[in-house]
Amino acid sequence: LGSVVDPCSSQTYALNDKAGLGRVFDGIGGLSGGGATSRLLVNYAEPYRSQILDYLFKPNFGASLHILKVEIGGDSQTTDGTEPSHMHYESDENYFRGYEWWLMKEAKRRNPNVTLIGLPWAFPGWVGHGKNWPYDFPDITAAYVVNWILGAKQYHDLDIQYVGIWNERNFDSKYIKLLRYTLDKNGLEGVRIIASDNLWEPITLYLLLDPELGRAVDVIGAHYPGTTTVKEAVKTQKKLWSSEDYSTFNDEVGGGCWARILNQNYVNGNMTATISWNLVASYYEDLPFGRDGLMTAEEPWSGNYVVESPIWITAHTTQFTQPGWTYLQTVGHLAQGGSYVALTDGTGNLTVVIETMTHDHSVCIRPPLPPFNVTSQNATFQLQGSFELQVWRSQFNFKTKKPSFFEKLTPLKLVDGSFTLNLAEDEVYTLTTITTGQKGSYPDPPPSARFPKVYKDNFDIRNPPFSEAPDFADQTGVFEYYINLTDPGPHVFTLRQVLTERPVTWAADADQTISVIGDYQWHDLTVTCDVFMESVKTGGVFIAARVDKGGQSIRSANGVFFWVFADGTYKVTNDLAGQTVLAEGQSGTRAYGWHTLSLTVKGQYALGQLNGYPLWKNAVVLTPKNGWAAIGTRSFELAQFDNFAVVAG
Ligand code: 147
Repeated sequence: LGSVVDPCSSQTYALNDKAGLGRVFDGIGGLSGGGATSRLLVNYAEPYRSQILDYLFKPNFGASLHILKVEIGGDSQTTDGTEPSHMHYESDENYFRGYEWWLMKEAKRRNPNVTLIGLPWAFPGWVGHGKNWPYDFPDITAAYVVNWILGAKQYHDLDIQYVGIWNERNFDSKYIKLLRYTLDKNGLEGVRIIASDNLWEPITLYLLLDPELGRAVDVIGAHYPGTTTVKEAVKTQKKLWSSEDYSTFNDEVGGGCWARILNQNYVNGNMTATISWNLVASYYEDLPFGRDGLMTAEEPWSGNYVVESPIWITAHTTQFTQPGWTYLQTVGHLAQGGSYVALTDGTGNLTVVIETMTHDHSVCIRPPLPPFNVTSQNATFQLQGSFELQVWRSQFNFKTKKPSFFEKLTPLKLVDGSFTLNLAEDEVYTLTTITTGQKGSYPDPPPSARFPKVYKDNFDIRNPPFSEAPDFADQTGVFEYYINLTDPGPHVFTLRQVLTERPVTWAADADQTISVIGDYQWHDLTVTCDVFMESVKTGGVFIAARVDKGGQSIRSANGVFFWVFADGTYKVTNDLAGQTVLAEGQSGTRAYGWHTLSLTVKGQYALGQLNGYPLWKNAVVLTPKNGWAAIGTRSFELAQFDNFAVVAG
């Protein structure tokens, strides 16, 4: 394997179970949600959608993930959009909203052993009884979360194995104990609790001081731990997981980040599971954290997707281990930098994963990475017995920019139990007795394309496969297909904003609701939509163009917003908050009647029509220069939309 190595940089590493074994491995996973990160995936046509799912979940094919963690939708903005709750209102229960149920079923169909985890980021407003806080009525919150787990089983035959508390927000000991009690009371003794999906502390301290809490919690889940843990966490004797990690742009440095942390989260931090935020980058790239997924699938309109390097880096571990395998104690750092882990199934199988990622080629989004050196080296691994080991290699080749990922090399026959690898920088090796590994592939998907310039949706679908209309990305509020049983004709099938109160939020949701769609580069365009307000006097709805922000920044979104109100007036504003008014006047618009709005933006001017007649013109729009199209409401109020159309220049 012939590059030149300084003979001094040669070192021998033992691989054995003489001192006993290490911790039990719990798997590698991906996180859908937190929030709306799989939004565009569901709208891919076949066969591309199934191909993407195969790259993620199919055993012996691609990432072959062991774990799928999903957001328990809370109707609220949770990074790249909102995800619908199974209980919008106190008396409401519906286990067919959104796409997480579908995703879990698709994962399980491919890998019946996939571990499923649910975690709330936010809660519907009624859970907090009007306060932005979920712990004042812990029995309500626990029942709400347990309902989601019961619904998963009852309606989808999904067994949720782990549930969390409140993503990266406060935990409450009383609530955690009550959650344990409520799970048990509902026959869910097998569902284990992860806490607290934040930092190692203060949850670790609470677990050590409160034995009852200690009995309720099974896993300490830390986020972005930078591969390390704290002494006290080890002292709890709990499983330690990196329950959210990665969140790095999925180019090759992202792949390098993932390679380094997958090994070193165990070597340095005793963590036995690592979960990537996010599973698949299936949200508009101009939303926050664009392309921070294991692969990219952000163009359902073209069918294009990209299998990025993190998929193959994942495969180095996932295809040759399973949850329930055990780490050997002989894991560690390599003399010239890099690391190795070894795992066994306890019945004679062995998998060794080695990475030599250099600092600059393995930086993650967070935390900061202290300097370290990695240079080429010979590494001799010594094990007892005679094995044939399969060899899989990835070379990032940053210099030549010709990487090679997950390549099967000639198997190694061990005679005296030792083998030497000539390791270059930025490589990943797997040596394994498992012979089922495969680099899966499909023919190239269609080429990348922009969102279509002419786009229409009349929402006329009786049994939609999903509750949300294709490619609308809700940023505050929830927009669902709706059937008006009493409508005389043209508006039986509509899209309806269904939230009537502000949720218990995770991020700063706007005070208005808004769903964006289209191409962020759109500048000159006409947006048309029929609108129907359901709040007498106080109602308000808008259509918009050039919407320049989404995600956690949605409150400060600018654009061109054309509003009509149920009090008979209209407004044109430069912002979602409605502070910068470009035009206003009388419109005669009322609740409980349909109106057709049309907004045209061209260069620095905008004009609006109502029911086909000009209402205002020559509004001056200096910024933003481009952005998405959107629909929305003035407040958390019911309103409907129909015959949405865009014609972009
Ligand atoms: C995490 C969230 O849990 C995810 O939903 C997603 O927003 C992800 C994006 O990177 O980030 O939240 C964090 C936000 C900030 C930090 C850590 C996690 N931070 O600054 O350390």
